[in-house]
Amino acid sequence: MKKIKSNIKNYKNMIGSGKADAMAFIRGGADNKNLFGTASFTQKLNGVLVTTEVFNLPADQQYGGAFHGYHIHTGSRCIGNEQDEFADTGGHYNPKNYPHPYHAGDMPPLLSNNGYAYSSFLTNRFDVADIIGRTVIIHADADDFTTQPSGNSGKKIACGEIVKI
Ligand SMILES: [Cu+2]
Ligand SMILES: [Zn+2]
Repeated sequence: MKKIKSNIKNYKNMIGSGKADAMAFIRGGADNKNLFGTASFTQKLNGVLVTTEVFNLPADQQYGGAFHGYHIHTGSRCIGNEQDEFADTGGHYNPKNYPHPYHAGDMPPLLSNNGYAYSSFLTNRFDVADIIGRTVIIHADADDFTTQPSGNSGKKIACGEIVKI
């Protein structure tokens, strides 16, 4: 009991505590107008805690929910062209010129639960300062963690611009 109490007293050292340093407001593209969510980025001593909550991912009629590729892309704005509405986000954030899935911006896929996804994980591949002014992208399909340069994860269905808070 004494040990539990001292752990509680030290809760400030726990990974889930503390205020986020940067955030992205995620919105769906033309095919997913009801999709919305947030990603928050909290700098920790051993990496960045990335916490994401997304609503209204596209329904998977057959199975109820799918994995969706999820990356930090290099570009700063959620805009594009007729073929790819988020084309300006560019490729995966990859300052060391590594292959996929070793890009700094490669993240665990989001798991859709009938359209709702929640994820929280730690990555030491970047600091918060490195990704401010970049973008998060959610893809239509799963990331196969093999195909170059982006894991064959399909269309960019949602995007958020990462801002300092
Ligand atoms: Cu991507
Ligand atoms: Zn990648």
